[in-house]
Amino acid sequence: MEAPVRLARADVFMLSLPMVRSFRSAYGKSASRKRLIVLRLEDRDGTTGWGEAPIAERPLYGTDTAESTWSALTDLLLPPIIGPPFRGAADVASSWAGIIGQHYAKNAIECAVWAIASAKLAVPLSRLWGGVRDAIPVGESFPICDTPEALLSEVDARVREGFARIKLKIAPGWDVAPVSAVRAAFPGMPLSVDANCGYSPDSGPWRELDDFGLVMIEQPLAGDALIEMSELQQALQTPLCLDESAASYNMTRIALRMGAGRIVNIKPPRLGGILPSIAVHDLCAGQQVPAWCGGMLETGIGRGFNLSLAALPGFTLHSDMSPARMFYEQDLVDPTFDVTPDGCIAVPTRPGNGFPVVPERVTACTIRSWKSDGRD
Ligand code: OSB
Ligand code: MG
Repeated sequence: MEAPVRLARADVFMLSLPMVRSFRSAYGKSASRKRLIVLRLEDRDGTTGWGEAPIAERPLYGTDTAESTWSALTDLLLPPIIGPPFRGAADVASSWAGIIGQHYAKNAIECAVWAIASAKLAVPLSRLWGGVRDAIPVGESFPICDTPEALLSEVDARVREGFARIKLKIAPGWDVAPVSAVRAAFPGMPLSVDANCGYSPDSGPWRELDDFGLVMIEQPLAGDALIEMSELQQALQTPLCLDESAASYNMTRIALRMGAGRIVNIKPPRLGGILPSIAVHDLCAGQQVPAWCGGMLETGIGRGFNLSLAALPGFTLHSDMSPARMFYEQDLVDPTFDVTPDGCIAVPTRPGNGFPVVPERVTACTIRSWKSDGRD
């Protein structure tokens, strides 16, 4: 189901969003303010849609950065799509078929176009995409802490709020001790770890980790170390999960074909859009590979899309969907969302952006903005 769109205007905002805490992973410690890009598209009929690029300042997780994404949006991808008529989001995406990469930028635009289509059709995003769930089981991703005790008290607080799966960020020096402390304190709880490419094949505590009954070990080795990932997977009982390795639809196919992992973390910004994400979802569902929706500390703008996508039937494991209050002093949407005592977050039923964007909050933390030429 798609609605024709004809864009009259685009506004792009580079934001610096104050964080309530920094986020530490194998990539190091994040700054106290988060750089990210949001954009607003306006159709000729006045309908608007917002998209988000939860992009980092430095190319650690992927090659895209805030600056490269800014340039891709404002120089390359947005100018040609302001003015011409499109049959829908797929048609817009086909306009950049020859341009490789720029996944965060492409996803932000595709999402905003979907929000416009959803508003025009008065049908919520999850229904447009084939969603079957009205609530998403969610887990929390716990950054590296100073001590296992500090981690335990955080996990305890989150579990009391309802989060039903624990994911611990690990890195050399922060692995067996925190995992074993959390495992002992929450014996029945689904527990997984995310190494963010932090190990080499011979440096990881694989035997010890394999004995904790983890749901998965997410991305233990470098994203392109598919041969080593596949060898490691063969040596372990615990499924490996592809995150950084699932860099595109085709890379995900290759990685699965090679046995480099048995679970896939689906993230629209990393895959370059909702359509490639649905294609990866279908690929996984067709091979009985469990999938879940990952996150990159999105605000409520990006989370609205992730929650709508996670309603598809192949998202069978808990998604990373901590509410924005965990990271940001203020979300960009109001009302925002939260976890219910049964460990779920409701799928947005509102047509258009899942949660209403507050433009004043966007402008309040804008450090640079751009608008398309043309009608104003
Ligand atoms: O590896 O899943 C990851 C955040 C930024 C970049 C990569 C990752 C993450 C997270 C955060 O783990 C999870 C979330 O958004 O809730
Ligand atoms: Mg990850």
